[in-house]
Amino acid sequence: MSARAPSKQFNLTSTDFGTGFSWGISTAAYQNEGAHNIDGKGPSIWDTFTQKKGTIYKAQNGQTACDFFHRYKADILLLKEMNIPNFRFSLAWSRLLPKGYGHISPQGVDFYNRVIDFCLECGIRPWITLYHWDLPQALEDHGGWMNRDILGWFEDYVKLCASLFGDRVTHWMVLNEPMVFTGAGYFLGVHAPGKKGLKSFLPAVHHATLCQAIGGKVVRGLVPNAEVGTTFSCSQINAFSEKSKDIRAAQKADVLLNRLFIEPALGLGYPSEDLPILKRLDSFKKEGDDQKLLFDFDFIGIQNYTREVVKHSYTVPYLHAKIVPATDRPVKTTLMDWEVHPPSIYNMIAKFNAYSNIPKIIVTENGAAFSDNIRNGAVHDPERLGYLQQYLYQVHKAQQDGYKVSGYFAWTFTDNFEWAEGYFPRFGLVYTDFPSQRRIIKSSGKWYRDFLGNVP
Ligand code: PNW
Repeated sequence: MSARAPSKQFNLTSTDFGTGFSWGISTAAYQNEGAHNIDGKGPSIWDTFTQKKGTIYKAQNGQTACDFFHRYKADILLLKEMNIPNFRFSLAWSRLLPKGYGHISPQGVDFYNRVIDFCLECGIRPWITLYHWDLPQALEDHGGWMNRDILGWFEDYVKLCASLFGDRVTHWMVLNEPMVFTGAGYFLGVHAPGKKGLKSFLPAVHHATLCQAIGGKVVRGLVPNAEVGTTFSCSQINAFSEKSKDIRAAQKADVLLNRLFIEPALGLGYPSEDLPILKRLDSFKKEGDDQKLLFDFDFIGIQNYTREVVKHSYTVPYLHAKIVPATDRPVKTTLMDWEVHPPSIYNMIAKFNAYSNIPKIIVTENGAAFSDNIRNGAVHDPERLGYLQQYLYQVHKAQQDGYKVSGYFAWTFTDNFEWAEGYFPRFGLVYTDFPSQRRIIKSSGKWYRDFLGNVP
């Protein structure tokens, strides 16, 4: 596949998006921090899952990852050097509460205090994700997301975080991509904790959707002037053909991949009319749950990478739909085998904008994995640069067309641990040489730095 040159038409600067636009970069604790058992941190489901045979590419794990735990100062200085005004990272629940509840680790609290304070000292605004997939293993031992007790565990955890850090952190996201952690972790079994089937998936979905709202309410109650959001993975869905069976299959995939978690928060209930199997969620509902699912988020974080083409399938139970792999289609793909399709981000902004009661949309992740080579100490990544420019062009177009999009965070800062794919797909704007932990700003990162200029 030939490297696509940075698009010639791209002549936007960050100021073209207006002064109130939030620019940033996103990371997650398990993918970056390392120090998996240092200073009293308890194990998370990812510590356990990565030890199981056959779960992760080359049996890799996040025990060291980018060692952000020890290198946070140099890394935050690098963010400053790259003109990045907003830094999104997640808190590792089991670093603060090693068993998920009860005993609070003072070293864990101290670590995040130091990270937050150093961001602020560098003029960088911290944006916190409360849950980016690393559930304390001790809670998984009690059923994890399948156990309704998680409502209380999560509420207490969020109360702790909001009261510890809410004096300095205004921007909060409750969950990262609930569809991915319930779908991959509790239905397909390809992510931690490796559970499979509807019997695991459905309770996990209902409890995660409740926690999404519970967390929002806690943060709003404890943090004055908080901007409370949550994030959703989303992909443009196209039917493989005009046949009604394929169109119907695409509609069901859309329910699962784009609508399942946002609609109950907005008061629309679970979208079970278009995917009847979701009616089974009712068996996990208790009295008053419809009310408990509601929360009026200040912003919705959308995370878009690709689009999916979907066709009818007789063999896939319930869904009767399957994804046509991008590698079977004549399209450009990334190392994740995801199609590069810039209009997808425009269409997802438009789709979420169409719901009423969404005050603003922030792209909290967007990026691409391509193979990077260091030559003479420099990393030249024209494909990633072209990808970012083409997607940003679409974000700008959406804004021009009147959609309420008011922020963009690239995924990700340094190359990191990409879950089941290990360290193979590199998404960073900064290259990580893992053996030495040396960082090298890639040409995409230099471009982003210059594009951002000195955005306040
Ligand atoms: C996100 N999809 O996951 C996560 O929030 C990040 O932690 C992750 O590193 C990043 O995207 C890149 O993978 C996704 O199938 C997982 O479209 C799956 C999809 C999208 C995002």
